[in-house]
Amino acid sequence: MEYLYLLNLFAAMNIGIVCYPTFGGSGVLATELGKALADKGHNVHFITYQQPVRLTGFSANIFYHEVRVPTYPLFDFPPYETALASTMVDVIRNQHLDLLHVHYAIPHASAAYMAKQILAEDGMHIPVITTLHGTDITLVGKDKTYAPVVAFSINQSDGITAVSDNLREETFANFRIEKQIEVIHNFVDIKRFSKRPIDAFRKVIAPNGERIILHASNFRKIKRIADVIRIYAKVKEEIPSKLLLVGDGPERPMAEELARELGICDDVRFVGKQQDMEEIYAISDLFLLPSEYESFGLAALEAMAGGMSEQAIRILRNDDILEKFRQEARKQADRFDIANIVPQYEALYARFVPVRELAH
Ligand code: GMT
Repeated sequence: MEYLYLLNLFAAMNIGIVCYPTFGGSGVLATELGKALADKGHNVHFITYQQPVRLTGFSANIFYHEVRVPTYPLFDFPPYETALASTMVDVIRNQHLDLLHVHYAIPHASAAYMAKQILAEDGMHIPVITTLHGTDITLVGKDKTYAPVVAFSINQSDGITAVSDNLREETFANFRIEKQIEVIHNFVDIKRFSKRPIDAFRKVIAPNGERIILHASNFRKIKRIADVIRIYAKVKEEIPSKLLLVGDGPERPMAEELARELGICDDVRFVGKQQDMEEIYAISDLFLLPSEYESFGLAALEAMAGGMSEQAIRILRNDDILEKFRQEARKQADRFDIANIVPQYEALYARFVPVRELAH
């Protein structure tokens, strides 16, 4: 048995990835994982309702299958989960997928369960891996409107992973989970994120050599954007600096209003959703992420790979301290380099895919 597992480890697989295609961390992580798996020779099929934002460029072994959700006057809420499950069935059957990996439990794990049952009727077995990311457990998932379906579909997954030890514990604390949950940490491509700053870009944001403070998120309540603005207002009293805000979401109007109230709006720049985060991390001196909760802040990890840290005034005041924090942040990020984490997913897949069904 052991040697069959080893054979799987060296074989190319046909892998389906389901995720949110937006700027949210779970979608970003899933997309980066898919790209890394494709680079290693696997065929990766993304099943999403639009092209994932980080899925740019062309790769011969990456495929994109759009989930179309037809509308009908009867539907106040078009049944996305049904459309997703049906698309999963179609892709698994026609592209001969070996395994389906869904990111974020709601509604991906339950749609995967439905697809699995439909295929079982035809005698087909598709292993399903569910990766839990954070709010699918700690916030939205535990709401009683969703909780029974979330718990059931997690338990029905063949493999379950969480992106941090803390999230694993939260999952056991909030749901009755009858299976093992494995921790596979979020990762970052250190090489890609260790960029040299582009001077001209830095000058546009901080024309007089001010420090640049960065926050990047989906501007939800849990991210505590008001605290970002207030912390910056305090830093600015002591250190010439600019605040760069990347992303968008429901808290943005409040943040703009607060910046106006505090009289700092000329130094606060909202740049919206951005693709090339590595360029932005490279010109920034400090990353602020005062969230109420983060399962494993991917944005913070990417920032650390870019050589950034957190402890505003003390760090920004002194070039040597800032440099020391940069190096320490980089060292921490090294532990979560893509080269160390992606093989953990491959090893997990290899345990669930029957050897004879692998792609060539
Ligand atoms: O809260 C977000 O930023 C979105 C959410 C998501 O699913 O896109 O993020 C969660 O998953 C990310 C990727 O694993 C983690 O980096 C975030 O920490 C996690 N968010 C929370 O736990 C609040």
